[in-house]
Amino acid sequence: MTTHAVQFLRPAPIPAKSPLWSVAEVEALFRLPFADLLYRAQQVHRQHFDANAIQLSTLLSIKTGGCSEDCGYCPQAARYDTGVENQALLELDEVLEAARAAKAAGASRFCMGAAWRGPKQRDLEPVLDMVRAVKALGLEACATLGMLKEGQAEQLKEAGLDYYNHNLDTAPEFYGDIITTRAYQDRLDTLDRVRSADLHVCSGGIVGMGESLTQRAGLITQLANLDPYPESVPINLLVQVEGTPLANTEALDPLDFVRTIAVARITMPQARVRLSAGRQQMSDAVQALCFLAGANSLFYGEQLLTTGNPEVERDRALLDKLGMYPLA
Ligand code: SAM
Ligand code: DTB
Ligand code: SF4
Repeated sequence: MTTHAVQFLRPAPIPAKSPLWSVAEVEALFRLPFADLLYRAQQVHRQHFDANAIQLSTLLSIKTGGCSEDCGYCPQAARYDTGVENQALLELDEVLEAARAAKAAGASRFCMGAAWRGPKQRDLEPVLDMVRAVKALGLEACATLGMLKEGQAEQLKEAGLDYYNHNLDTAPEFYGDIITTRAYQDRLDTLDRVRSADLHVCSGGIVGMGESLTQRAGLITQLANLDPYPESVPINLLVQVEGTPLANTEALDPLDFVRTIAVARITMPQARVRLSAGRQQMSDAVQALCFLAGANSLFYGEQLLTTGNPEVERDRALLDKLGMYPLA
């Protein structure tokens, strides 16, 4: 797999005020004939990006399981019996070892995830050391720690964090069916804090949770109307985990997943749209369609947080087959 240093590593500043999207407009995009939708997405994609370059992020769960929240998709919620073993916050050297391995395998960004409702101050301090250490390796650093309180985003920024991931997860109208322990507005407030601290925003959602097409459009509308929209937009396909309330949800048609990527690309032209969770069972052909639809980022490495992801060799072979190369 060849690595090319290309000019798109840093996100271009996103225009502060872009026109708002209505749910009806976004839904109309979802309903376009498939070929027309992909053609529009390709046009937008090629205006802003090298269409053959892909950004690779590697995830590490730095604190696993035992979470107080009730997110219906999540294997780490204490209240569901999913077989996930709880693991206290990792030591700095364990995180560094994983980050070094991620860099050696070709990732450009290292994302640390914690199963917290949000970090307490005593939790945040060791994470700040992790951020400093990851940055010292020359990697971009991302963290996803839950809701942030006043001042915490600034501390992360000060430590050198590049991105904070906090997903809206779904449309406001469907949200209450999935999570009751925190409100949609709490999520928006955390994203405001991240933005105000001058961190790059990584925010996306999950599809395949039984939402309607209008609700899928509602999620993308919310993300696209953030002002400015996120620099990084992970689109996750629900990983169904036995023991969670969403296990056994009717599977989403893969082409509807591809449509979601295309609509994210059209409505957020300069964002890195990440083909995120749910790739393990996805064929190469569906993933190739996602790239055609404008996905230009992947979670890379054999593990997401607690569930599997394609083997590194499979991903390298796929990218090679498609003539795609990772950002340095
Ligand atoms: N606890 C923090 C929080 O909820 O913000 C950070 C970690 S949490 C696991 C990060 C994101 O992972 C969630 O917002 C959700 O979008 C995604 N996620 C969790 N479980 C998933 C699953 N089974 N399938 C797809 N995405 C999932
Ligand atoms: C995101 O949008 N997806 C990632 C990351 N951000 C933190 C997490 C996916 C988790 C999938 C289930 C698991 O492995 O536990
Ligand atoms: Fe906890 Fe995050 Fe999982 Fe929700 S998604 S249960 S907050 S770890």
